[in-house]
Amino acid sequence: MRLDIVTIFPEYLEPLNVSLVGKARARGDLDVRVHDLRAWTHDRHHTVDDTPYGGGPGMVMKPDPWGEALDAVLESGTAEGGAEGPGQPVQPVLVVPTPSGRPFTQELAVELSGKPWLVFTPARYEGIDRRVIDEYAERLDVREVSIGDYVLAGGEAPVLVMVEAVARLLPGVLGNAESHRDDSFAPGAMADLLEGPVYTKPPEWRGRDIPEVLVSGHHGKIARWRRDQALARTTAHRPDLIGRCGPEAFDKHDRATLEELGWRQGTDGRFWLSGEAVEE
Ligand code: 6GU
Repeated sequence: MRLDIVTIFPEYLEPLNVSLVGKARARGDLDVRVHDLRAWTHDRHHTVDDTPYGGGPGMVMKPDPWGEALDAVLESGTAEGGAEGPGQPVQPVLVVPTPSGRPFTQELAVELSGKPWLVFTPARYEGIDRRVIDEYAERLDVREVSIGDYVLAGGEAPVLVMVEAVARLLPGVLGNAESHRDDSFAPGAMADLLEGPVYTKPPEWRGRDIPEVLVSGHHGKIARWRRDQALARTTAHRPDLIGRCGPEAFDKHDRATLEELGWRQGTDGRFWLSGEAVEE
């Protein structure tokens, strides 16, 4: 997979040299190219922003540097390992980080991990002149995405988040393909529940034991215990995830556990939390 990132803070993307993503790059599984937007300015001050039309606070990123930068990146474009095969022209997906975007979810990470080429455009200030996004949306698959309900000063940290979420899904990057299956938010298996607690050696630490079931050797009991822990954790931290599940998401034992956690089943089969959620 090829990733291009155009930014006024290339050094902000240094973490992409570390850990899982850094190793995938070193192995050649990931081709990451970070570009300085100011390379496509032509004035002495390398100006990338200007005042907003219509007035108001802050500055807006000028369309010209972005247009030249994206044209140059697109022209450089043959992504290795694309569906068309190495050396064939491929169009990237343009990922535009913005707090006004659609939520970045595990589902989108999975979708993007199947693409041969992603181009990210992290912005500073109040964002990029709208015409840039409209222009490239006529030629490319453009995704405006937000990583959560809070406002950051720029899109670079969201790019780090998204690249890590996507890269760990690439074949060979995590090492163990099984590791994805039980991910909190992985579509399927643990059906959108948060993961419960995990333990390792030693069996006693500062007077604290581990749950006995985990050393019982009863794989069925262990799976059931983990499922109950996931239901309790999800009830405490993300009750909305249970509320949106259809009745088919839960077996008989799940329903008993949910009831103990304060959930009641409505006439439509969905669960609602009666009274206070159980505190963790
Ligand atoms: Cl993608 N950008 C900025 N600036 N703030 C955000 C965000 C993105 N997602 C959540 N907050």
